[in-house]
Amino acid sequence: MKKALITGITGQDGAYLAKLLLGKEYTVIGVTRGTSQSSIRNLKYLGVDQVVTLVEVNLLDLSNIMRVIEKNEPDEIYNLAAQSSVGLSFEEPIGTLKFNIISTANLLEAIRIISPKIRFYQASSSEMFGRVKEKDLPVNENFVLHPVSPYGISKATAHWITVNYREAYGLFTVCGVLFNHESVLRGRNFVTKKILNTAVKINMGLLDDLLLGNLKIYRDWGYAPEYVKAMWLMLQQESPDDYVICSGEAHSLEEFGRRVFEKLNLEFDKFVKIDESLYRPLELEVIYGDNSKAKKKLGWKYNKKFEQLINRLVEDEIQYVEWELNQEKSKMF
Ligand code: NDP
Ligand code: GDR
Repeated sequence: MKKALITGITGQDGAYLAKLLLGKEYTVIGVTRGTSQSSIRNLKYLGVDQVVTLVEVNLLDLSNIMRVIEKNEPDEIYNLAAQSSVGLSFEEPIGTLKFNIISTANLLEAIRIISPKIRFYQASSSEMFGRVKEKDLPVNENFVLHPVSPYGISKATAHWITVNYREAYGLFTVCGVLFNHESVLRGRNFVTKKILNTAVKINMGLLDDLLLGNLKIYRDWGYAPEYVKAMWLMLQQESPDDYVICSGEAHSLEEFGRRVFEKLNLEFDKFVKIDESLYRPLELEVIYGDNSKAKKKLGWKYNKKFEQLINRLVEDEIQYVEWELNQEKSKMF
């Protein structure tokens, strides 16, 4: 039986990955920053909160990490913990750089010192590519990094640290360069969840409007439960390598929003208002990727077209909102 340690287990990907690995008979140890700060809502929603072992770790403290690795002896470490909001990184650049870079370096250093045979997955991001000219799209693993947000810079640095531990010390480290992937477990500060959750609540008569920023951006959106499968596949290969994980399709945020509202028979223009304070100082206007390496080498299968993704997200969100309302009701009694 294999043991996996997941940092960021309380987030969207952490919860789906925990569920996937438990289904493969792994023992799953989840790192949190402490019960007072982390919500286990996502783990609860997937019904795995009682099955994973949660440990409180300060990922900025090397000795703390070393003790946890020594005690638990994982075969694989998935490093998903991060200040993951691009928008917030413009407000908190130093905190974002510090946490996202040092936590990754600490984990790798702990592996090098204690048990170099541990396999390590790093959550890299399409934000590392920055503003790519349309003629250079779609981007693949070989594209030059030119990040344009503190978040993107932190992820690019953590990415190269991970590659360096592979090349310099021979560790089995991989980077999954993931494009936007969505689900009901997405944080509310991300735009798809904001649209889906608000639209479902407008439809139920619980909310009146939706404020959004720049609708003209294009993104390569995918379905999170399928993307965590690629993370696992990367650590099962004979040799370590980096992979772009994406759908390969780009759609505008306006199209995303209109399709969600249409699916719920709601008029988009009646409810959606633009709030320019939600615009970012710098923006990636259009980005999409090439997933052919992952499909060919990992055998990763992803066939969800954009319309299927929207339908699935709306259906999932309706169920989620009902679950949320029931949770609140049961707290009252
Ligand atoms: P989430 O924001 O949902 O989850 C982030 C996780 O990191 C949470 O468990 C959170 O814990 C933890 N975390 C945040 N800050 C700290 C901190 N200071 N100390 C300890 N833990 C912290 O992210 P996703 O699940 O969406 O993404 C997983 C990883 O993949 C992230 O590294 C993200 O940057 C990266 N990524 C995500 C993509 C996406 O589209 N989702 C695309 C590309 C990369 P808590 O619950 O306590 O807040
Ligand atoms: P992103 O996701 O920055 O791509 O990072 P987000 O959903 O925050 O933004 C996507 C795009 O939508 C525009 N936008 C808005 N964004 C938010 N959050 N709220 C709004 O109201 C709004 N209106 C318009 C944004 O300007 C942006 O262009 C996500 C995160 O998961 C990262 O961790 C990950 O690395 C990247 O995806 C790939």
